Amino acid sequence: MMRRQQLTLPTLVLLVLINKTLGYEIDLSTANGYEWSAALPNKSITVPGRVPGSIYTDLDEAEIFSGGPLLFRFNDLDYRWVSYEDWDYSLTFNVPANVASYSAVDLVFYGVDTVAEIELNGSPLGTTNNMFIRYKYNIKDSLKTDGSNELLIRFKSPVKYARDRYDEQAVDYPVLPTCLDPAYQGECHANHIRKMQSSFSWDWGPAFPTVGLWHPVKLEAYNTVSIRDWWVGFERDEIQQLWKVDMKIHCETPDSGIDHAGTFTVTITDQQQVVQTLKQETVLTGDGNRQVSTPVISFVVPFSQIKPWMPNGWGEQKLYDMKIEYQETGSAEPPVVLDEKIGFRTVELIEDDLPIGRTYYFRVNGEPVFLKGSNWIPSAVLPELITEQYLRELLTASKDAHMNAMRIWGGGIYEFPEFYRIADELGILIWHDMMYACSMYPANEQFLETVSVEIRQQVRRLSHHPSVLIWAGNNENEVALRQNWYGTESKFDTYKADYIKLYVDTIKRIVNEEDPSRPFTVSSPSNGKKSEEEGYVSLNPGNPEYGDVHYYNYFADMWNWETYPKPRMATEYGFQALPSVHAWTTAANPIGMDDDWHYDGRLLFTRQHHPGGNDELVLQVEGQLGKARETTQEQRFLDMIYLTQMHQAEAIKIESEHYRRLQYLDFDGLGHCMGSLYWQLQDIWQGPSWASIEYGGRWKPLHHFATKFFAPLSFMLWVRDGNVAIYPHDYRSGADMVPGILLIKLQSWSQINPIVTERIPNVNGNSTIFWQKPLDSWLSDNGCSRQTCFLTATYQDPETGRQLAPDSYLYPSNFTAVTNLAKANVQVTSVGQVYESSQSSWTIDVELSTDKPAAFVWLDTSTDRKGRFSDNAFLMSTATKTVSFWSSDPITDSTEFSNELRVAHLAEIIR
Ligand code: BMA
Repeated sequence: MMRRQQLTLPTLVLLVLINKTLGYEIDLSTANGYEWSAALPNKSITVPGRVPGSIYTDLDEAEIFSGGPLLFRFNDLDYRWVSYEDWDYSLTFNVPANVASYSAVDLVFYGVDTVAEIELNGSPLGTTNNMFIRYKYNIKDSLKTDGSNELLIRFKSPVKYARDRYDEQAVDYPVLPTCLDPAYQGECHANHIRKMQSSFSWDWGPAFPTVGLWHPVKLEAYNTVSIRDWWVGFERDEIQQLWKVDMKIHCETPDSGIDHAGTFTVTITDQQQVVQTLKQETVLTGDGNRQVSTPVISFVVPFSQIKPWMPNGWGEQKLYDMKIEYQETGSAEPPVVLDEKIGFRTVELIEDDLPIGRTYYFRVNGEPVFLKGSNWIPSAVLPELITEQYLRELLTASKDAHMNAMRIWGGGIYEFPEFYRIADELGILIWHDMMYACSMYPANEQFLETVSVEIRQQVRRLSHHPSVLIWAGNNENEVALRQNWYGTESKFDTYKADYIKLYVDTIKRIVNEEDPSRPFTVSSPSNGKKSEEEGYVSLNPGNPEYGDVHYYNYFADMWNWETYPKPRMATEYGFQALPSVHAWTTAANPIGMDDDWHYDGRLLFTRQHHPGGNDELVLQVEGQLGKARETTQEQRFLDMIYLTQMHQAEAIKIESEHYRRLQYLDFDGLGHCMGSLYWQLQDIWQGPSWASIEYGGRWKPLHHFATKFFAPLSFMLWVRDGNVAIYPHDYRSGADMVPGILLIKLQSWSQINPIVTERIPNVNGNSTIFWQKPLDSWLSDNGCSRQTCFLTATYQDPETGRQLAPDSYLYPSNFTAVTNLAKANVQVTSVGQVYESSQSSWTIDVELSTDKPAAFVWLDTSTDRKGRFSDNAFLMSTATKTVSFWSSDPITDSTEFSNELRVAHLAEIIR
């Protein structure tokens, strides 16, 4: 079926700014009018090329594909041929004559994806093999200023290149895995090419091994030193009450081997008020690579003059304007100027001895910070589809869910510059993996050489951002090696030697050289220092007594906190759910055609890349919530969307609340947990996945739940050793809790009025249990059982009734065992007029009523409206409730919205 409608991400162009002035700069991007072309080498296909961009989008825009949008049905498979071909990108361009007068004229490629030969006017400039490297070529002698220039980039098929490298390596010994699980529908050997690893497919995404220029190409001409990057490191001197600041400025010179004398001026201002100025005369010693760094420039600033930068929820994200200027001595050229932001903060990773194991937590400006957040994958499988607006939307949704941290996972990309600026602004701390995931990697000379350039460039590019918290060498490769995930056992020592060469001798060494201001951990998960003591491949990298832990269990009771480990920090955990009907509609044929809307249909099967995933979803859903209605195949599919999403939300809530309580609890030496980052924040396409936000930005129930389980203050209802208790929790240990009154209600599923309401006034005490009952006897004393009743807790201001923490609830048994769940009559009683609120210019209030308690109430619109409800997927335990819809697009008439409104709840969906 041919459809050109595609899930559209917002279309603002990402401007990759290089923040410096040069003598002269030409950005050869398509947006500036440069007409690139993309073609097969034999020219049988020739289409307009987009820079930045890539071949899949170019072919799609030229309507070369006959099967519709890239992410429609099986197009990831049907269009795979593109990645087996070589492709040429070319540009004819002219430059003004005065360019020739500059001492240096360079052609700089900010991102080449990936393997290419580059020619200018018929002469080779060089070759590329790493998507994460900036390539710079001296074109002073090959550039024509009196006629047009021909630029040609010959890309090799990344799939073939990776296979060739694997074969070459395998003559000695294979660098494993040999291939991905067939369920991934992917391409083998991503570990042999320095390209976004998940572009060859992952367990939540498709393979689109594209080629192209994913960042701008620029002609840069200059006569004096230019500034490329800068590094800053802070120390807090608590005795003298001073910030000790060290800076390093990384420069490029127009010539090699010639010294440059000049003056750097650094000015830090706050709304035009100068906070600090510093002048430093320096002689930059010319080096052969035309790259030089200043010696460390140090200065001090009194605490009293600076507001520190703190993560979201821990204080203000104060950023100062900072200008770095360089004036070359004796030069008539104007100074080079770099305008940036600077945030003052220190980070420390604390691994102190405990009676068993060690702590593992971060201090930011001396304050312990519990990391709460998620894991970040690429926001689109083709980087050109990622926009600044979409990055902002995703990070804002993270902040809306009270997150303060995000782990950039090692199978994706070093993100766009905008990502880090937004994270700085919103106070999202970044755990930054290097881009190595779930594989063994080569450690031959050629590979280590390109890795070295990649790591040095990326650390220099990103290390001045206050949001960046820690660098990590890889995702899960220590545990994979130790646990023989890829069949490495028989040559363990060989693979271990490679592991150390790559992550310790190369990556760790370079990170420490370039950025002594933050911690580095070799892998995630790891045992931190203990892994290092055990020779970097620990005996049990998942040991909860040390470091961080990744935990997945698809078969146990995921609604029971006792299923989960008691780690020092949980950096990955999660469970899948299906995408929404809105997302699936953009991937599938209309309902009724083919079996795209059948749970056992080919489309869902092919999109489920996690082996056995669809069966695990059924197992969990049927164990916790119940079986979907026996109706049509299509209805069952829709019911499974609802059920898998609610199951996912509840399971991750229970697990996240467990890690939260563990902050202050000690279970025989375990506990003292200081972080929970669930897997994964966003999706890369419309398929079953662990994400809380699906492709395009729509929130799944899990994301609504995250706004509550990550709330600063929480009163968790919790069963331990047969007792039900209230566990009050504030992530900031020293903070005084807002005093309020706590209402604990016991309710039957068959009636809306509570059986018992307990009122506890003047609550204030972090992690002190002040209300506890033996659960079964308390239930039976009140005519209840675990199968008929549930509990809720509300914390409010006694005077105004204002809620001071999210409502909490406890289901004493899973829903398959509940005997009196009634088909509540949940109704929309009124839909108000459109008004402007702090959340949206088009806000509509919706009033609901019910006659009986209703679990997992889900509000949706029948059309794909952009926006979200202020609360969703909630337990409705009171007769009425009001929620707001915050629309992203203008709505003038609330009647239309009202007609589209749909309400579902659990008792309607299960048999
Ligand atoms: C972990 C991650 C990812 C993966 C996720 C879900 O292994 O590091 O590689 O997508 O689990 O399986």
